[in-house]
Amino acid sequence: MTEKAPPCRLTGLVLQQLTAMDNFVMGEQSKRSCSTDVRRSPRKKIKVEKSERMKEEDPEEEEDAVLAEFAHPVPWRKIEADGLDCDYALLFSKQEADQLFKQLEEEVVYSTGEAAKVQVFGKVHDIPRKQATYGDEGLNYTYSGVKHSARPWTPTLEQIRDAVTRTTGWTFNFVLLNRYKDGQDHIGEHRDDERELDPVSPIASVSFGAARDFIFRHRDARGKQSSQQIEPVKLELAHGSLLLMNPPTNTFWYHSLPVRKKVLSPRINLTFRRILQGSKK
Ligand SMILES: O=C(O)CCC(=O)C(=O)O
Repeated sequence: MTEKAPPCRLTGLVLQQLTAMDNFVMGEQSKRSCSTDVRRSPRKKIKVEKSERMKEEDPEEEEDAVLAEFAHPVPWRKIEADGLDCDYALLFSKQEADQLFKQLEEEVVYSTGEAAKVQVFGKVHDIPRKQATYGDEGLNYTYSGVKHSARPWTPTLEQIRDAVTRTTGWTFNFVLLNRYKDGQDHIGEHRDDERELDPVSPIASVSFGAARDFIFRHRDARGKQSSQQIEPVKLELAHGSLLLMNPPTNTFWYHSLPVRKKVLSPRINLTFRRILQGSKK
């Protein structure tokens, strides 16, 4: 079950998003399989609530408006391949993204000790980046063999989470943050397919700071002995961008953020997720 999103409001952000989209950059390969369409969007229809006064005046009109198309249009770019379904947009203007990056640098407490490690084939390694997990009270998320508990939402994380909800109609109860100090920090190929994740919900990936390459590789096209020739899908995730990874993307496609030695500045990525409620402590 997926929650209904809260009531939405139109803000000046819409205009800023349209302007910001002019700066959109994407790798050659993915350009071929993408389209930009302001009307076509990943949004569910969500309930738009009217004021009590309006309800009293015209209950029928209220009924009609209950299921309105979500009123926060951004120019989405559709990214599709066999079993891959993503939507990409610039969610924040440069000015907003700069401010949010600064606030995140001040607020976020990154994991140390066990929670800053990863288990691969039974061996424990330090992760080549910093990580933090925040969310609703009592939620846990176990990945790469390590259990991560949610810290309580900070004001900035709530602000970003709510902007994603206003734009997509989806609600999220957990966020994983990855901080890459420079292009040496990276994340290897993996899928976000843990059992704790709600299978119908997209994962919303918001990026701030240095633009980085992000690569999807089909599960049947990995390694030398791969059974199929399927081209990888390469994107560049910009400052202030939102990438919505819709099901079944994480079933069929691995993703990674490879080393890029020329990148000298930091980047913070937030992946908003829906953890199933049974995953509480
Ligand atoms: O930093 C990124 O864009 C990727 C993060 C990621 O792959 C993840 O959180 O699963």
